[in-house]
Amino acid sequence: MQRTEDGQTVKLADYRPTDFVLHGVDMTLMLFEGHAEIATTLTLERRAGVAADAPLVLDGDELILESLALDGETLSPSRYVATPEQLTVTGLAESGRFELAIGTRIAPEANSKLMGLFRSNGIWCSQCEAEGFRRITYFLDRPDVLAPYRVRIEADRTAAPILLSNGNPVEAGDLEGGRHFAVWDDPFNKPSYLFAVVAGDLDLLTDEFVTMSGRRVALGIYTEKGRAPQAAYAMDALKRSMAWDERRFGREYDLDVFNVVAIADFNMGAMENKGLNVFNHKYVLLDQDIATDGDYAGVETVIAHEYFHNWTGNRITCRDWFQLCLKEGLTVYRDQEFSADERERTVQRIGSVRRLKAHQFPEDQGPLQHPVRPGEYREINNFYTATVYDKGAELVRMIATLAGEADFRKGMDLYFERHDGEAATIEEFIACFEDAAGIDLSQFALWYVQAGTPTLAVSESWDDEARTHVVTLRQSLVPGAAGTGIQPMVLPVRFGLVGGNGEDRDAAASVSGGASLKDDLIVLTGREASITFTGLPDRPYLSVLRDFSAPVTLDHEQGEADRLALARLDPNLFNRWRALDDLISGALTEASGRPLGDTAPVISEAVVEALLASAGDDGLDPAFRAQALALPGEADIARQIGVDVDPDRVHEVVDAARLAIGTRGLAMFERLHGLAADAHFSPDAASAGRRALANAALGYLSAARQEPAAALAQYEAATNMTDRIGALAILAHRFPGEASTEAALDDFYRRFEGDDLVLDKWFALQAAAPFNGALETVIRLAGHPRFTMRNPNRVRALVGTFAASNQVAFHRPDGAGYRWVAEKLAALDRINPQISARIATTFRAWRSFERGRRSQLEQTLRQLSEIKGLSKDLQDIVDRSLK
Ligand code: B3K
Ligand code: ZN
Repeated sequence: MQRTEDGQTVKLADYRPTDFVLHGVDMTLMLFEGHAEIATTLTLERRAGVAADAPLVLDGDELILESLALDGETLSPSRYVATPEQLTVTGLAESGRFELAIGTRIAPEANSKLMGLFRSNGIWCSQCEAEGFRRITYFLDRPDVLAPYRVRIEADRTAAPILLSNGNPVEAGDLEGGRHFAVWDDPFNKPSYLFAVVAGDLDLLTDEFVTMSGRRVALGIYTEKGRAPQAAYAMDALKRSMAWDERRFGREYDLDVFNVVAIADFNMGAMENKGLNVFNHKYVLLDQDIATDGDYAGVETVIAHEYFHNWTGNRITCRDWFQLCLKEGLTVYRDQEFSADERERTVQRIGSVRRLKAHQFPEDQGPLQHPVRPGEYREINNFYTATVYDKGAELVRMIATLAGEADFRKGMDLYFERHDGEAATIEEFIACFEDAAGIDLSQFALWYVQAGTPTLAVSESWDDEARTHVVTLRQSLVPGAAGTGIQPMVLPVRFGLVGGNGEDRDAAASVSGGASLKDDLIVLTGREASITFTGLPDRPYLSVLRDFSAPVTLDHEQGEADRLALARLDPNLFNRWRALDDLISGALTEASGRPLGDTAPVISEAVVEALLASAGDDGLDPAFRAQALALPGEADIARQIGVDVDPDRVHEVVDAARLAIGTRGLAMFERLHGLAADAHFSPDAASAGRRALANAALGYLSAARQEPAAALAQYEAATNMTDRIGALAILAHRFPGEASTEAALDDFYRRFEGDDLVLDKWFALQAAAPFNGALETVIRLAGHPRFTMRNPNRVRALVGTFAASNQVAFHRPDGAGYRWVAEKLAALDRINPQISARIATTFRAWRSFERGRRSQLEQTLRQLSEIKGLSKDLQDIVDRSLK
């Protein structure tokens, strides 16, 4: 696989192994104020069969070569060419091992991209995935080059009493001049993207885990000074993750230590470096005063996700970056299963499906569309997407559904056994399930290469005379931006025929067309199939695609009466929620088609009653009831409308629905809100569910009463962040500009100005306020002394939230919201291209808006695309969005 010049494409079809094999890496990192010197010795060997004159070509990125020696002898400049991007060495032996010693000099303090080695609040920290290692030294920087690493770190003892790297600690000691060193040894072969080093003055929370074979693992979570106690929940989640992976997948941890470091400046959520996970401190530090229940759930998930990577990603890694879903989709599936087991399965599933629809569906249906396994890329960092992660997880889930639980586990066991220590491909992963479960997944594999969301159309017909119910399923896929195929795929469709008593009916069935049927699972393989159910006493309610068993757009011709019945009766709780959600989405989508200002009701009384019945049902889990009350997002409604969207109308419709529901259910919402407070705070799922329900109730009753008193009272009395920010959001979003709202915002700022993580919430909350003047607010906040472009969390909180979550002010008809974001992105791009590119993806839906906004959006994108010197990251997103 050859990297082509800037702006060009890397293709999966061009994959070939390296010319040289790497046997080992020995590194010394000497850290000083202002710079670092890196001495790396690579043990290499020409691969058998490679031409004797083929040069060794190593990757670099903004590097300066300081020295180069071959087997201990300084290399003459005639033997190599070094540029910041590449080091080419010629005249190397035809066979046998040799040692190449490379000296580079870098400036971590000047590294604002946060890739490679950088400094965050004085802490030296690395981030190498995908291609950051080449910013530290010249290297064969690709995931199929695996080797053991020995790493020595030297630094000033006061500036960096803690020195960490991958693997096990083997040696430490003092050096002259107040300096010291530590040596780490990682015996497991790993690719360079899993390399990590951290050095600084950090606090430590320790614990221990005894593995299933009785080995003791020392656990450490390192934080900024004074914050170690806030890592307690993360530590608990880590131990639960380790135990779960043993129980559920038979996977045991493999080193003597497992360390996590939490830092403030990080491009992503966290990183699974071998034995040394590095985290954005947002996903480690919590207590009830500073973190919401959502934050607790997020920490649990991300801790689990990174830990699970130790087997799915680290022990078995990816052959090339096209296979990214091999580790990411699979690991998301594993963390979803962990959360389902630790919390409540249906509620977790609803959350995952909401997320998929909010992030992956728009990607799959717009100009940035790509298959779960892309065939080409210009900038790999732009492919850490919802498609690779979340749709990737859905594909693993479908394999589990098709194989069945026991055979799925056998397939996973075979995968671990067959590929441990290797860099694998999707084909190899799939083959494990074919071999272990004896199933043919060749058609299923299309899911990995065909982009787009298939539509599953379902129709039914009841024959009263014959007492038969015929269900017809059709699948279709339209060609999209990725230009991939549209062949029929394998769709596992779980279903039930629900009787009036709320129980699933048994019925004899016969299949015609391209499908098979077993128990409650239809597997649709052709474009169309019909199932005839016989021997039914009366017409059943068809509950289809239970638990969202395939990532499709469901187009089910089903009347309101059937949906209302299922919302009440379906024994499958997920589908009970979906029946409601479909009713509400359908109503809001339809109402959004009417002109702005139209005052006809947006939602029928029957639907309101159904929603209130679910929310008020004390027999159901409060977290589920809170989900039932959460209206579809405005962006999701816009996506379903698809063309000529007027975001102001969508907002007006959602607001009207909230008012109608709140007014009709006022008495119940007062009751639910009153049930709020637990005497003692606990972050567990059941307590969090009660808080979610109470806060949802507060939202509706504030909408109905049209006054902020209840929210103000909750804000002032709050004893945890969930209730405090829940109330503040209602004040800032429903009562913007009012004196009491401003006072609460000021109070919040004063209370939490010492805590950057909470200040991010303060910025984000105001950036999301759905009124025109929020643009002036964000402009003002961008000039606030605590705003900085150098901290990714802060930029995401203000600029990212405004662009992604403020459907009103970002989409102001005058285009000023678009221009402000574009201006910020252009400035940010010079500092941190990964973040500018990520935020820029919010422009991708531009074609779906009404004419005025469409042309404003297009113009803004074109102006961005013409800026000289744009990063490869941002240029790629802008160009593909315009395509
Ligand atoms: N593997 C990292 C993501 C790296 C992103 C690089 N741009 C975190 C994760 O998915 O676990
Ligand atoms: Zn991951």
